[in-house]
Amino acid sequence: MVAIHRKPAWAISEALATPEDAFLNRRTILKAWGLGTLAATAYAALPKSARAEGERKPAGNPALYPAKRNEAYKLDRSLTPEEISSKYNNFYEFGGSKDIWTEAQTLITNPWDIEIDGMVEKPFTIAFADLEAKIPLEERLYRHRCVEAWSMTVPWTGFSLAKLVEFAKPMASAKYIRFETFNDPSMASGQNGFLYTWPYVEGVTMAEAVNELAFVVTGVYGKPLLNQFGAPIRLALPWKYGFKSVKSIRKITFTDERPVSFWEGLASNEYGFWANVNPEVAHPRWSQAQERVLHTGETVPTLLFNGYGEQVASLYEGLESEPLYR
Ligand SMILES: Nc1nc2c(c(=O)[nH]1)N[C@H]1C(S)=C(S)[C@@H](COP(=O)(O)O)O[C@H]1N2
Ligand SMILES: [Mo]
Repeated sequence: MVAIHRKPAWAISEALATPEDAFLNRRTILKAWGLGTLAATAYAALPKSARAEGERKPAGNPALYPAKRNEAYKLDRSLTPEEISSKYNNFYEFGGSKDIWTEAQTLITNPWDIEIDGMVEKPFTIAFADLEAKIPLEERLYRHRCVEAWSMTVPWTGFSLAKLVEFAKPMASAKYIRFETFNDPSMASGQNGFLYTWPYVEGVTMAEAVNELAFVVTGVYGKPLLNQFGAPIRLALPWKYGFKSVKSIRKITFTDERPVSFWEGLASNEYGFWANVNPEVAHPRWSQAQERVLHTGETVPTLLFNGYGEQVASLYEGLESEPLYR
């Protein structure tokens, strides 16, 4: 967490990069850190075969990458180099620092089944490999804005969430989709403590899910996802703060109840359900007016809906009384 955060060369303002969990007091963090250190040694204790297998056989099929780029998604800035975005991650299952990419190598993504249940015609489980082969892949260049006020620009590969919804055959009564990740402390060092409520959960409305921008991600930089990016399958919801883009999805539930997401459950005064990017609505502890571009160190103005208002603003008409922007 805060204690082991090393300042990267391109960081110009640490004050901007407040970790999402800084609301937890220092004593609690130190206690958890004690447990976290124990957890870190759990990987070393794993049988060598289990570790090697996770590293040797990623779930994604390299033959499907790179996929054809969808030119409809244009950028106003340069791409973040993989060397930078793959070594500066938020993935609390592996700890609260930005350099969890080493810890994340213990994530075993093969085999990986995805359960689809709740308000669907017929609940089912599908192997990630089958899903990846079933829906044609495309590449989209998206901006990503973390609630901590840093941003990056990433070439994701995957398919629209709308296609997955179609495939899942939800009932008309479904109003939300709830996404859930794994809960396995033997494979994820950060899941050993008592600070967090695992698994990580996120949710969107059905209208958001079928918006053209909502993207299911299986690859990045023209290759299957590396573990630290949330292998084998995650979301990219570029008009929302980064924490909505849940990683390593195991279960997709169609429901008529609004899901309570991971950060909302921990601190509902700071993080809500909607979490749409808005430079004018400050986080209780910092401004959201600007963002630090990870690979240039520049500070640039943050845009409403992260610049994607044309695609998504209509989703929120009539909902103005809702806390849409945190
Ligand atoms: N399962 C899970 N998904 C997650 C997170 C996490 O801790 N666990 N962090 C979120 C946050 S805060 C951000 S900013 C993005 C980071 O994605 P990246 O590491 O690919 O940049 O993942 C999101 N998805
Ligand atoms: Mo984030």
